[in-house]
Amino acid sequence: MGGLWAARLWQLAQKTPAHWDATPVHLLLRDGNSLQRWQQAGGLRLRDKDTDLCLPVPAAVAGNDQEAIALLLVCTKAQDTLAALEGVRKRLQPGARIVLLQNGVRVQDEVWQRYPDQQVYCLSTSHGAYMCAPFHVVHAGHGEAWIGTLADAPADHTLLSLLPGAEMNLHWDAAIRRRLWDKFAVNCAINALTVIHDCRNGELLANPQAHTELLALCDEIQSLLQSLPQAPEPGDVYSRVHAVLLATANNLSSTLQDFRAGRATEMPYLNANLRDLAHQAALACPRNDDVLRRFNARVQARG
Ligand code: KPL
Repeated sequence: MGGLWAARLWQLAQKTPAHWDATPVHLLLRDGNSLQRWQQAGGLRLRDKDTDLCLPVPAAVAGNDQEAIALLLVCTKAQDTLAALEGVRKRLQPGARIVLLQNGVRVQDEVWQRYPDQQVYCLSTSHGAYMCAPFHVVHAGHGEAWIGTLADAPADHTLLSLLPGAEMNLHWDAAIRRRLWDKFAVNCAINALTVIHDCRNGELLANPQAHTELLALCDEIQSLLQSLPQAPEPGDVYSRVHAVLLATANNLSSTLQDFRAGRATEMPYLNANLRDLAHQAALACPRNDDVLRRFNARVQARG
């Protein structure tokens, strides 16, 4: 996602250079190894349908660059967000805008509390993107994106004018918290089960055993969210999950991709966070506990 937003921001900056003179677009990378891979790749490439473009977006290791930051899009996994922000804290201008693209409903509040001098926004998206090679992004599925604040603030038109609204089909959402909770419910229902059954998203509907488990988990997630004081009314969780599974039937969930690549997964921010929220509210969540137990067993067996 980071590569896609960097590419789209860069393209926007080329069209409206006056806007961007003060704050040129930069890709901030994790470490020297990433920078080396970026150099070997010859920069950022973007493939969209039949076009394949090479975009000279400058890149630097986040901690090494010194330029002040007015607008920061944080595209890390949930578990890497706080460390990534800490690495650039000194560079953030007072009142700098931080846009968070993470899954779950936990890290957004953590950032909100730790960065009181900055303006924190949350962005949720249904665009599909993947890297077909290092720094070669494929904009595979054109979806939508929504941005807003946890305080349900009215639209920030300055921010919207700095983001690639048309290309990313971006809308202001004055109730982004609700959207984050809806996505959280969907990710809690799908992601761990795809690892347990080692399957593409659509197989959770096609495999009878997986589907029975999915139905029971959706039921439990829905009742938990109905009972948690901080969660908005969840609506029909299974219908949303069903629609997402049909739309992404051929995809590997992000958690299964992380699991297969031997990377840390977002489970602490998904089903494990759901369990913690349930326990804090003295609610039992046996289906979710069972999913977590089987998920952890798979991770242990992987080593
Ligand atoms: O967001 C997703 C993810 O993989 O993290 C879903 C909705 C499950 C689509 O794959």
